[in-house]
Amino acid sequence: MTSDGNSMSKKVQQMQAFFGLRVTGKLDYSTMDVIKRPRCGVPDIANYRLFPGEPKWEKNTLTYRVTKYTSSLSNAEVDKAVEMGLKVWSVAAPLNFLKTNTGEADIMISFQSGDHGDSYPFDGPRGTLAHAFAPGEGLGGDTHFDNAEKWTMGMNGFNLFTVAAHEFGHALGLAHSTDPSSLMYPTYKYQHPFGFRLPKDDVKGIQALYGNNTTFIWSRKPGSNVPHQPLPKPSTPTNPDHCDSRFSFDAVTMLGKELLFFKDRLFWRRQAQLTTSVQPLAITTSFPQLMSNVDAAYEVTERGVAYFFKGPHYWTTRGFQMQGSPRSIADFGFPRSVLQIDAAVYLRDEKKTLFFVEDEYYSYDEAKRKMEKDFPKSIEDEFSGINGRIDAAVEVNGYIYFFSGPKAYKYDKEKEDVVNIVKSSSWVGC
Ligand code: 01S
Ligand code: CA
Ligand code: ZN
Ligand code: ZN
Repeated sequence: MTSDGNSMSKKVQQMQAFFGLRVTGKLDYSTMDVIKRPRCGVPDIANYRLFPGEPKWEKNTLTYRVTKYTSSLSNAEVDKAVEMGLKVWSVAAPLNFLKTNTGEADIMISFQSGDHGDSYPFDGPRGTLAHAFAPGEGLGGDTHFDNAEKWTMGMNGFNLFTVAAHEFGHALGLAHSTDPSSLMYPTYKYQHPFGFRLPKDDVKGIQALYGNNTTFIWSRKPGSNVPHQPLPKPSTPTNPDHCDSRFSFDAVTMLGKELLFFKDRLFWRRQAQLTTSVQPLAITTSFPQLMSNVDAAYEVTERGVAYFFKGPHYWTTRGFQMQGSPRSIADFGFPRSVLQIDAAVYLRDEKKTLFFVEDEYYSYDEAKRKMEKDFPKSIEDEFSGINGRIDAAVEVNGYIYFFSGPKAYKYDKEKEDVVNIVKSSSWVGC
């Protein structure tokens, strides 16, 4: 350290370190450049700032871990505020966040007091509330909260969601904005966590780094008071662009040693272990009876029998060989209100098939050929990390892959959590 107790110089040093500048303690040009307001009369100009060198994450799925909690709040409250603080950014840009409880995460989160080993000691109540490091290895992305603050979930003291959302902006590559209405404005202003919408300036900032998000189009929220109404699916005469980042599937199943992906009038078949690009085929070339818009499909591997669902009917095949005529899904023991299934997956070890209907799922015992008691259950409650509706699901190598809109979630049954998220379209070679 070069300086004495000069508090101005100390402040400048602190700022320089955060902005990735050379730490001199002097207000030089590059430091001024970071703080100065754009001198521009044009309204609607972006006020967000990136860090010098524009550091950003070179991947879309980031891990985070809370390593030290605070006595001000319960661990569950901290987890909730952190989750919501990250969500602010993942709805605005193609970013996913996965929580881990062990090892090194991209974003290591902790509550710290005073000196805590990174040469930016906290200053006790008020003043600096928190800090975060710009994207990068090691300390990069790490986010520290001053444990001396009164952290709350409400409007008193400092609202953790508000500060966390701001800090995660830094952790993702945004410096402070000069727009007073932005989240990345340097001063604390309480933000209501529920229904929070990221201000325009911050949206521009995060999208300048990571591009824009199109996922919102797919978040079909289940109608709360409309019981199990089938959604009319438009039948498109044109081929879907399966490499479009918004691409989603209708149904996915294993069939023998192959994986089959259905979308509108098309399907793709590929070896489960290979990831070469594959060409789509018209569904009618292999399954003329199914035509298009398959809702769900699954195969009971040991029986060599597969089931395809469309509205209130299902078809049975052995491999590509259609067996008999369509039957009613009531055969499985669904309540009469269920007129359509979103997704189905056969779990090989359990010998159970899970059927997903809106925000709930049913479990069917394939050995007893009976629907299990105590279902439906909430998807969100039972499958941590999966929310909203599921388009398709399949089990491969013991993992369940949930397809929801443009995202495919790899779910680990043992860990009871999502362990990876990729673009759905990457499964058909995009
Ligand atoms: N952290 O992101 C900050 O902006 C620090 C000051 C840096 C120089 C370390 C801070 O704690 N600022 C206060 C704050 O309220 C004023 N930050 C969070 C916020 O929500 N704006
Ligand atoms: Ca403080
Ligand atoms: Zn720190
Ligand atoms: Zn800040």
